[in-house]
Amino acid sequence: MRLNIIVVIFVFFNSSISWSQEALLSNVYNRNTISLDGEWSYIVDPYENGYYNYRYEAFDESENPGRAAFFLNSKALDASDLIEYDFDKSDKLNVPGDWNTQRENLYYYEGTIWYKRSFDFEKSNKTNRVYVYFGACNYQADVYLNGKKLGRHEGGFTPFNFEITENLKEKDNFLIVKVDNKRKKEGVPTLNTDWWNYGGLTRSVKLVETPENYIRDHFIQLNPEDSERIVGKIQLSGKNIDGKKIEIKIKDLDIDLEVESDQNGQVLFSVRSAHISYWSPGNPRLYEIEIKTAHEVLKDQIGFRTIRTKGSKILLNGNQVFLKGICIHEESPITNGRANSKQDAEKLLGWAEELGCNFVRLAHYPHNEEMVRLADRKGIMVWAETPVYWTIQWENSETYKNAEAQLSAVIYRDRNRASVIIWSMANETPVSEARNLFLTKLSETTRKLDPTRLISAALEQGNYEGNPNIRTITDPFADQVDVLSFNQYIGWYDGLPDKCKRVGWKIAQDKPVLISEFGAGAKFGMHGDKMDRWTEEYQAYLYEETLEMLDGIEQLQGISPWILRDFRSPRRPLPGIQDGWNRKGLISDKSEKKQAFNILQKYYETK
Ligand code: GCB
Repeated sequence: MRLNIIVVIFVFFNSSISWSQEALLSNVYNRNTISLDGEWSYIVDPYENGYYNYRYEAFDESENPGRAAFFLNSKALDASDLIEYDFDKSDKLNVPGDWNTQRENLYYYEGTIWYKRSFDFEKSNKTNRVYVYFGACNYQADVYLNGKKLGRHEGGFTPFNFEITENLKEKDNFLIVKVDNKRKKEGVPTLNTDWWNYGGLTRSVKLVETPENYIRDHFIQLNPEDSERIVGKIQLSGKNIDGKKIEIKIKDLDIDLEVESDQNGQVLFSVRSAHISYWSPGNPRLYEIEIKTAHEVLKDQIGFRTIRTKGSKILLNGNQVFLKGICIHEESPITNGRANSKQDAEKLLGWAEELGCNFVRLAHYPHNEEMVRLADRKGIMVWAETPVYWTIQWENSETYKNAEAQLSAVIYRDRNRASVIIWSMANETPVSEARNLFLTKLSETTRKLDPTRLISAALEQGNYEGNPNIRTITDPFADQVDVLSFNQYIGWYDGLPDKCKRVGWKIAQDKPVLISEFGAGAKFGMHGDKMDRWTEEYQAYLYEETLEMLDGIEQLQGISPWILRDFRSPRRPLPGIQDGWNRKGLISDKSEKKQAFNILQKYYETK
């Protein structure tokens, strides 16, 4: 059945995004790409000698940088020539991957490392455009191709790309990236976190080849107001992008429609289908979507579902759902460094499934795309967040821009994923006027970019009218979230596990409550009394007591305990027990399950 469709303007698609760097390509996952992963030469440069001259002036801001700048990939021309670096004689690191776990002497390194890789590239069509796409790089990247600066990106967990059509050669291109993971007070995150500051090109690097006029973005999903209607936005990029015919096909729904782009190269469409099989944990149905122009076909695999709240309930496709969750850091059970592969995602989400989870909190920054793609296929709902964590600089407008750019990038990357149901604005941030304003602006931007998902933030709880035995939420940002989430550590940072029995909850907001964290440290294999810290018994006891206490919260609609697996943190030095690991995992750093794993698993069986 071919339908011709009238272009309809939907209020919720009427938003534009301003980016801090070049416009992002979405759905690179399904595009025509060439991988630049593998071995890259590297130079460790703690004094940034390859970037600044001896007067501390940046080479790339100078008209005449000389030959000392590392991004020029200079070579000694003869035996008398002075060049004090040579990528081709340097050691190599694997990309994707953090540098800390690849070299013992880089374990604690925080600073600049230069990466270089050469490649040849022949376009399949002369008029095609080419981009270099980075899945993520922690924390700041300055990117150069053939000696020319492409740009800078800040933020360690979001994708970015640069167009390289103009200075790409068929032979002997050299791509150089200055990666700097020094922590900064004004950064997002700021100086202080409870996770490892893994540096490097931590996710894949790709060349993306597109036609001259191409599909830059699409956002396709169920209309939240009418679940028999699929709505979408498609954005073309290039010259002459108005009045272009675009075909949208969803074969399994018998949808095949032709639309025409407007003067901005945009299409908004709406199409009815009465027999959609809705995405849910029990039915992770994804449909193959095909978007076709005269120049290309772009596919995606998209699930259709609605998510909303009503009073204190969370409704998935109109049915109440309890979020059986677990928090996860992006660390690989295979390499013990930053996770980035499909196999890492299989392992991590496989454990979540074994626990009985239908939900994961991907803490505390955007995880790699394999995780959300797999969550889509497995039917696991996702909480996504950015590193607006603890004490970032609320009054600094640059910090705000950075936070907004990171959040926008992850929304842009993942808004076609049915699994993602919650965008979180922040974690454990201290209430102040500047912070409230900061988070309010972030949530307004989020609702503009994607008004169809729920907004939350991991808040903090406090005493009710000064009574430590009654707990409540007084944070004014609670008024703005759809799901009222908070972290609480009664029994670990706040008394011992038996304290849970003495604490009651008085939550005034008529909103679903999600406990975004609770937990206790335990060293796998350490046994003793249930009141002895660091034993598996203590952790299991804390889970028992906490779960019983939380069941007393009337509006409770979900939990995501802290955390699936032990993770590295420089804040955790206790010898013989922590040794640089946060031990609140239900699974150890060697992937052994602790007793509390079973306690949570049993609890989820009853939910
Ligand atoms: C928290 C933080 C999390 C920490 C955790 C802990 O509240 O949100 O990042 O790792 O506590 O273990 O203390």
